[in-house]
Amino acid sequence: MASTNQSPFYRRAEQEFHEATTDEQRITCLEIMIKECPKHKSSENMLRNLTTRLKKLKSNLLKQKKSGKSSRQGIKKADMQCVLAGFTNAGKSTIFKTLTNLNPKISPHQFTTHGPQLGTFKFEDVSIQIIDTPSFPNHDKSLINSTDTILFVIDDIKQIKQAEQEFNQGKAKTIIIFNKEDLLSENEKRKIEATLKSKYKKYNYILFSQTPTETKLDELRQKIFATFPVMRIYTKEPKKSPSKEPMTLKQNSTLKEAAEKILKGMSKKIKRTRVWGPSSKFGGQTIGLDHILKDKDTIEFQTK
Ligand SMILES: Nc1nc2c(ncn2[C@@H]2O[C@H](COP(=O)(O)OP(=O)(O)O)[C@@H](O)[C@H]2O)c(=O)[nH]1
Ligand SMILES: [Mg+2]
Repeated sequence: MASTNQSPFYRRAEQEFHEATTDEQRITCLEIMIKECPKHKSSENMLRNLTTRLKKLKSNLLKQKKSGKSSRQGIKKADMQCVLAGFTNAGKSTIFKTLTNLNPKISPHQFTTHGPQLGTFKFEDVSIQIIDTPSFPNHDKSLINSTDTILFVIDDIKQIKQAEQEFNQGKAKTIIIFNKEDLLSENEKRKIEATLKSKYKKYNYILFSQTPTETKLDELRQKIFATFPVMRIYTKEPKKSPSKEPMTLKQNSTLKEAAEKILKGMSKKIKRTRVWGPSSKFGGQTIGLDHILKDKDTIEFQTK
């Protein structure tokens, strides 16, 4: 598909299409590409191609939904998302790679990341979506304003002031990742931490590098997960063991809300509900549907 003569929106959507990880994302991209594709004779073929692809994807998705494959496991796209932001060369793409094991372009040249790159990483049993974005000032404002959590990567403390207004507009929580820790002396590290703790205490922060220990990496994943107002709920069927992948629900959701998410309108058929874990008095406690769940509970529904 020749895209050189296309609008920037088209090209952006096309790039995102290639980087997409779900059919939902691919569909969104294709819809933009179709809208942006010129409607004259010479691009008729191209337009037809795009439309065919879109139809195929939509029917695939419908099939998946009908068979219940796509909805059961854990996280939908928007549930837990973080976005890397910062000035060029701070090490965003390197962190993206460390977390996701994907291979973005990393280089000492400036502005190597042109469009958003999608990836996911696991924390305990849940998947968290992470997006690598172009550096300030070419960053994607709408993405930064709409995400749950901003990972603000810096390699100089001055960068906080220089970019603060960029990410203080939306509702997102911000974690400052002070990167290239390996280049700092113990004394410099102490000073930086002291500044972060006093002047910037509203932010959570972590000192990080391209060669993190497993503990450090876990600490970062844990900090990111903790910014999301969700809890992990494992489900089980009577006499079977719990699901390996939890579903995620808003904090303080009730058993009824969990039931609705799983059984989709069938929750009237529930005969008995049992709970194991933090919110139960004892494992397997029978509790009513207005019970408020806690992170890492396991729940079981028996239907009529
Ligand atoms: N010494 C050191 N260099 C790093 C570290 N992380 C990234 N770099 C280097 O910094 C440059 C920019 O990294 P990149 O991830 O492309 O930065 P981005 O522009 O923010 O995406 C590259 O040359 C990386 O190898 C780190 O923790 N320590
Ligand atoms: Mg980059």
